[in-house]
Amino acid sequence: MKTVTAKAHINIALSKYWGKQDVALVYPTTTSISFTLDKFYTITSIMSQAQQDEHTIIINDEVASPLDVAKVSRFLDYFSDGEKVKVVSKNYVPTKAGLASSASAYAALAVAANAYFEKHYSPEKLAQITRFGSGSASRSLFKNFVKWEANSDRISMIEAPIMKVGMFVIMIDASEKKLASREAMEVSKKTSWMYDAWVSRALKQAEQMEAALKVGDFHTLGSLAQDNAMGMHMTMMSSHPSIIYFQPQTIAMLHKLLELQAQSLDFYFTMDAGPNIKILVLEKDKAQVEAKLRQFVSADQLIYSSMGREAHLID
Ligand code: 2P0
Repeated sequence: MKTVTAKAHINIALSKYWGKQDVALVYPTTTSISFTLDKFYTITSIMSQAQQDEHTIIINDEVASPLDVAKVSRFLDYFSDGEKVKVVSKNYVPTKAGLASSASAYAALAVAANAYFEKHYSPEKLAQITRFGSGSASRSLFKNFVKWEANSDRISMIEAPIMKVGMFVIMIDASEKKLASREAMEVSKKTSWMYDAWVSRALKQAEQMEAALKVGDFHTLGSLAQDNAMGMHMTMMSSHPSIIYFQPQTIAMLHKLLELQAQSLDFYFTMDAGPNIKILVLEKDKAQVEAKLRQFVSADQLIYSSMGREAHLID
């Protein structure tokens, strides 16, 4: 039996993708910049099967819902010439992490499908296909810092000296979000009075972030990332209806983080389409930042991850 297995990590954006310039083409309004997290990943195998009526999809040890089967099957159509395969996928995130796994899931599926169906696509070409599964997944195909350029399908690694960063995730709520990113970003784009202002600011910020990466300027990178994420959340809050992913504990933690930042700036924060907070640090400052965070975050709410690899095949 032919089997191919791939592993891919989730990625966290410092410049966010929040809205599509072209929905059908999945071209983003902003340039997003991200890196993968070593601790959180998906492992996906594709294997041959006798049954040729439809693909068999197993996610986290259970047969996938008809909706997920349809989504994954549509994605496999980019690779398969008609062969129906068995896909077994498992997300490895600390229990109830509440972190989106669609990025690592589609990146792992793309790398596995590329090998199984012997397409030999380059990572750049594969990323272009991956974005149709989930836009953010395309960024998990590369290591180091990755850029997806606005209004395009150009996704690639940023050429810059390596800045060794890591991320603390402060877990505030692990339950599934009520509104998926795909819908929420469209509501923001269509109804927020400040959406265009955020996009033009974000476009400049992505350029400034890339420049900061090239000279190893952590503080510029981090403060831009924090501003970018808060701006994204403001476009959500100013939407109709208002989209609010913050929870009371999120606000309480943000106050504490701002107090710490007023004393010294050795971390910056970012947030995605959920209530959890992510703290960007230089790897060398991990212990000192952890000590500060532990003043108000319990040990089981705090998870640290180093930068991860690009999506890749495993034995
Ligand atoms: C990001 N997010 O840049 C932003 C920040 C969420 C908040 O990319 O519609 O699930 O499948 O392309 O990839 C989430 O978007 O959306 C996302 P689709 P996806 O990481």
